[in-house]
Amino acid sequence: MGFFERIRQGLSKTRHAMQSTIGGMFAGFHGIDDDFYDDLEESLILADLGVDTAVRAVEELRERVNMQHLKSGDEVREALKDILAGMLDVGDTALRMSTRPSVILVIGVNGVGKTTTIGKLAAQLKADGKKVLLCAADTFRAAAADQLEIWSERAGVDIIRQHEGADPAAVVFDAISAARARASDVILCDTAGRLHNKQNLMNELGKISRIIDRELPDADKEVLLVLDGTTGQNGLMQARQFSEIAGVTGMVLTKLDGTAKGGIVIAVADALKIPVKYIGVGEGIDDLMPFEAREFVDALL
Ligand SMILES: Nc1nc2c(ncn2[C@@H]2O[C@H](COP(=O)(O)OP(=O)(O)OP(=O)(O)O)[C@@H](O)[C@H]2O)c(=O)[nH]1
Ligand SMILES: [Mg+2]
Repeated sequence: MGFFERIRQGLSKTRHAMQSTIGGMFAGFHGIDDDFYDDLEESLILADLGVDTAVRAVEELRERVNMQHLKSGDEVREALKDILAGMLDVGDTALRMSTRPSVILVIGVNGVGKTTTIGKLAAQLKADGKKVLLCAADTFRAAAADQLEIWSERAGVDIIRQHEGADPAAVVFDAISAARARASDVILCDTAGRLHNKQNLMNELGKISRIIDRELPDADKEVLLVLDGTTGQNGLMQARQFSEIAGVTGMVLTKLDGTAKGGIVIAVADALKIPVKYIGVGEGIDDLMPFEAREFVDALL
């Protein structure tokens, strides 16, 4: 199944929600007037675009409609798609990992899907011929490394772990040594989502980053922020906080197979100017899709 079909299927709930609002507007299209723009803005906000992004999308649409003398519902819908796709186009969506090893640090609050995303990503990278090493730097919970280990078995890749309560930066240090010895292409690093407080989390992520920079100064590094798509505007707040703490280079939106409204993907990309690199559309090992803005917007509208 291609991206479009998978995404349509994965996003079916999200899509129905969007269709009943935005899709419905175009179905009952009576021409463009102020009411149309007001209703559209409201629909976009309801679809989780957030007020700022929704207002700007509608402003841009107004300009285009006037400049290009758009009249039919189809023309206006296409223009809207263009605008939304443009808002998603804020940087390279491919992972940078040309060095051996490269490092992908996966961060985000608890329960958003970090460990699951790492498992899925490990399987994909392995299928692409990469030698993958998982690093269990979530030592906060006893079960965290066990969960990652199950994913390492599923994906058929190696894992480096230590005991519960170990210093996460020390686990990262071990993983880097192991990656060098084994000539691994990429280290996927799991981290804790919940610590005692924000300061602890900040300190821990900072320490991990310093170890990586010190040991692998020239390596390609990605910091992937995982956000649960169903948390709506709350996810946007998390994204803001994490991007302040940790130099985020890309985002992964998970749980888009559930009740998530797709607009959150556009809201985070637009608000933070950080590209969405993957979306999660299920709990299975194949349920991670590289993100493609245009197809995503097509699937939603
Ligand atoms: N439906 C659905 N469920 C998902 C997706 N990604 C993750 N999950 C589920 O979300 C739950 C939490 O996932 P984890 O990977 O453990 O999340 P985490 O961020 O590592 O959580 P902590 O380690 O506790 O911080 C699990 O039940 C996953 O199966 C997704 O794309 N779709
Ligand atoms: Mg986890």
